[in-house]
Amino acid sequence: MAFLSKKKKLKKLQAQDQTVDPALVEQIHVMPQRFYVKTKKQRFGVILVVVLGILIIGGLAGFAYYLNQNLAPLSPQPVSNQSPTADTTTPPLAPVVTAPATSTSSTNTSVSIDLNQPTTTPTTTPGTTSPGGSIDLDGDQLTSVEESLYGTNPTRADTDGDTFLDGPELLNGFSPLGAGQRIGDTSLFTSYGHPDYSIIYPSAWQVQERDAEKREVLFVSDLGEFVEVLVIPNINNLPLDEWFSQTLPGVSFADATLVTINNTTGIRHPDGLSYYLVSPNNVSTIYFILYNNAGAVDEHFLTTFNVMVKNFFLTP
Ligand SMILES: [Ca+2]
Ligand SMILES: [Ca+2]
Repeated sequence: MAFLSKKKKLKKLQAQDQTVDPALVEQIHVMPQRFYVKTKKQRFGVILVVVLGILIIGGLAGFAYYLNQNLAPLSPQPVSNQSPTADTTTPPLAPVVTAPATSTSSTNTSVSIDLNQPTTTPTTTPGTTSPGGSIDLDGDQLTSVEESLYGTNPTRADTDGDTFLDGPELLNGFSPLGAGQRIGDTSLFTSYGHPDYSIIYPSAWQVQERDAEKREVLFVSDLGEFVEVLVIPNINNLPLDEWFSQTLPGVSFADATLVTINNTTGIRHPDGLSYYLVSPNNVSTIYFILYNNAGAVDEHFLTTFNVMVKNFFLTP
C-alpha cells in the first residue's frame, strides 16, 4: 500500500508541475527483477534450452548404453581339445543309411564262413578289378596296393608257387610268401590285444585307441583307409536282429547276412563293409567291425579287411 501511495503521490506532484524528489523517483522505478514479466520470446528460449538439454542428456545416455553393450568383454571360448597335429584324415565313424526298414529275421539265411579250407579258385580273373574296385592285375584278390603292402608279386597270382593264390592264402591264414607258412609265423600281421577280443592287422598300419576304455580302436593304413572295432553296449540285451533293426532302421535286415566267425555269431551289413558280432552266450555287448575307405573312390584293402574279420576272436 505504501508503494501505491508513493506512486499516487508522484502523479499528484507531476500534475501539480512540482519538482520531483529524485530519491522518490529512484525509489519508485527500481523494481525487483523477479517482478518483471517474461515475454513470449523469452519463454520460448527457456523451453528450447530445456528441450535441448533433455535431448543431449538422452543422447549421451544412449551412447553410453551402446558402448556398454558393444564393448562388454566376450565370453571365454572353449578351447579345442584337438591338437594342431590331430589326425584330420579320419572320416565319420559310421555310415549313414536312409532307406526305410522292411526287415524280418525270418527271411534271413544263415551263412557260416569257412576259415580253414584254402581255395585255389580265384573270384576274379586276371586284369580285372578286385571286388572293391581297385586294380587287381593278376586276379588273386589282392589289389596292387595290398600286393605292395605284403610284398607279393602284383602280376603273379601265386607268388610262392604253392598252387594257392595270394589273396585266398591270406584269407585262410597262410602266407603268400612261403608254402605252408602260417601268417602268425611271419611279420606280415601284428596281433592287437583288447580285454574283450583280439584281432590282427597289417604290421605297417598304425593303431589308434580313441578312448581310455578302448571302446573305439582304429587300424589305419598309410592311405588313411582304416578298419575300426567298436565295443557297443546292448543295454536291453536285445536279440541281435532286433538290435540291428532298431539301430539301423534304414537297412533291411533281410538283405544282411548271418555269419559265424570263430567264437562269435553276427550279421554282415548288406554293403559287406561292416560286421556286428556277439558272443552266442551273451548279447550284452555288440562288436562292430567296420571298414572305412576314407572317401576314396575304391576300396584298396577289402581283402585285408576280411582277413582281419576272420581273425577276430572274443576273449574266452
Ligand atoms: Ca593282385
Ligand atoms: Ca601261393
